Amino acid sequence: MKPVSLIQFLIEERRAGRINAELSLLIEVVARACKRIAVATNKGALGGVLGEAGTGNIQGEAQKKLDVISNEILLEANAWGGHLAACASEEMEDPQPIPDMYPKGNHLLMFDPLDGSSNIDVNISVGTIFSVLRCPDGIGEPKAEHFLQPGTTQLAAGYVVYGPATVLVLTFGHGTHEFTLDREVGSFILSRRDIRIPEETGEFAINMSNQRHWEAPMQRYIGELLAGKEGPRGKDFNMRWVASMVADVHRIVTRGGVFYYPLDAKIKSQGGKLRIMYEANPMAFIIEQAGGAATTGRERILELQPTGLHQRVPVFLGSKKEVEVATHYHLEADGAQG
Ligand code: FDP
Repeated sequence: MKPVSLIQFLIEERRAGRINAELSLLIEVVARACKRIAVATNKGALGGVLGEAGTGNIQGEAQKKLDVISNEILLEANAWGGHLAACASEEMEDPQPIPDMYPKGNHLLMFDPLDGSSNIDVNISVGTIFSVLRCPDGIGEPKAEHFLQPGTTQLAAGYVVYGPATVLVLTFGHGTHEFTLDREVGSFILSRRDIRIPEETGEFAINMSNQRHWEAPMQRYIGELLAGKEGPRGKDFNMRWVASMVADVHRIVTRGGVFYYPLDAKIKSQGGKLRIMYEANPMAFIIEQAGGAATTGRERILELQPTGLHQRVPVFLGSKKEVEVATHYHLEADGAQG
């Protein structure tokens, strides 16, 4: 079969009436920016891009040089195209307006420019995550409040994983599709159309070092997975934890599995670890469109009403039946308490 490039795919989606020209351009621009981020990450130490930037982001986390560079690449690429009303990023407290000299569009773009930054310096996969919303009508200068729309309203979401291969996974709400970067040609080529995540799995991803801080239903659930064949689940489970959400999610999108970042006593006051607007929502959209499930352990992530641009939530996502078991344990425990 003839390879289908991302551009061809976007033209087909436009012809099918699933996206408009502005959204198509937006995705092209984001994909082009991610190719530049891939080049920067691939250079490693030779590009002088490893290590700390000496600054902190809005969440008080130390910024790596590549965090800052990736953020600038995405902002710059998206400023002038006329497809955006504003951008928001993990690295900036407030949304970034489009400079007055450029035309404005109707879309809002949010991104985590380089997710999994603790892995940059040790040459383990990192990634970019993005989410696209429509700018509410009549809003010329979008503020944070205009971004605070539930995940169900996302027009598009995607991530790029910078691993042995650079891979883009994308959804417009009509299935989840994967594109692999052909480095020689410089194009993303469709490598899997309509991905389906198996409903059942024997593989889970979680940071086990937080175990003692988890809530009781999480302790029970993971305890049962660890008990394996001899335990109540009657089968052995395997564990993986890359500590780059993009890489862990990409494994699930490829062969199934579940990813958990639950609430724990250490992070309870901040509501969770992962950010709803540019981590949980886009990943939940991608996972659901591939037949998986995504909850906070209690509610469907995509139905949450966000209250802050950098709000954090617990994240349970992946193979549907397994996410349902973990969610059921939490709801059951809440019911027993209430
Ligand atoms: P990081 O802080 O390195 O950017 O976005 C948060 C995140 O990485 C996820 O990519 C990753 O899944 C998780 O945090 C790793 O958390 P731990 O440090 O608890 O392992």
